[in-house]
Amino acid sequence: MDPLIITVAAVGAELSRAEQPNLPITPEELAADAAACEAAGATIYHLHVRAPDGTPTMDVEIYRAAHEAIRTSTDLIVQFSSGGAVTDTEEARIAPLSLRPEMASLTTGSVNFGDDVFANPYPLVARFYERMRSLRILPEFEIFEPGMLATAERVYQDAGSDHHRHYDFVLGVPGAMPAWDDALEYLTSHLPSDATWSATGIGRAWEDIARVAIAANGHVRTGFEDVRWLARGVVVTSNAQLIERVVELATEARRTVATPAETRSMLGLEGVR
Ligand code: KMH
Ligand code: ZN
Repeated sequence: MDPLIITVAAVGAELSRAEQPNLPITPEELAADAAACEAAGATIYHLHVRAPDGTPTMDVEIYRAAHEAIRTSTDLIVQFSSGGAVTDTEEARIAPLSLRPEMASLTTGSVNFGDDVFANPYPLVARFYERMRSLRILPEFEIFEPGMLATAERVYQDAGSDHHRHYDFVLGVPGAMPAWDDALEYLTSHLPSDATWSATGIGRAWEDIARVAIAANGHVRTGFEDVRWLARGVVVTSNAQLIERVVELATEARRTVATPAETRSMLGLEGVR
């Protein structure tokens, strides 16, 4: 088994401070949260940012401050969201990539997202992908539906790429692919043989999905973006609390937890920045 890569999706674009009082927002809060997650065992920080009043934003200067704060206080791989919120424009979503994070998320298709639509038509996907690659940013293909795997492959082949392919399966968003027991087995059977993948269970499915991913030599993403309650009525208190639980699951399954250096090696990020 490979060392387990743990990604923390620490902020998201949907949750409010009223719903999650410990949501990190300012650069100082993000730096402290990232350091706690790193100490707990995470190596990738999936980053959305907020305006000072807590509103989700794709503002480049806010991303810059957050990115610098996290990089100053940790050795984490910072992965910008290129998905933003469902209300963000294409121009807003692509703008922060100019800051050249090591990674960025890339959803390779459109999908229902609660009562909304998370719109990712092919020209947008191809444009975001080309922008990432021209800046040597590794995309994480974020897969909410099986068809997105085919589109990820299309954009990769169309560009004649040969970089390492890393995927994250997001299961359980209302309107998208549910966290069915056999979902990961099906999805991973359609991956290139040398790919790596992580899984994200939204809401109450998160721990079962993490367990299945760990047993199958996959990797795990969790955090406030994905999980609000540990159990009925018990609100998650910190991102690090979720990371600690993933580490417990890994230990039970006899998987070691990846260091930042091991993560960079597995994802082909060494020497890129
Ligand atoms: N907030 C969702 C609409 C991503 O970060 O790339 C999109 C999302 C995916 O969270
Ligand atoms: Zn996200």
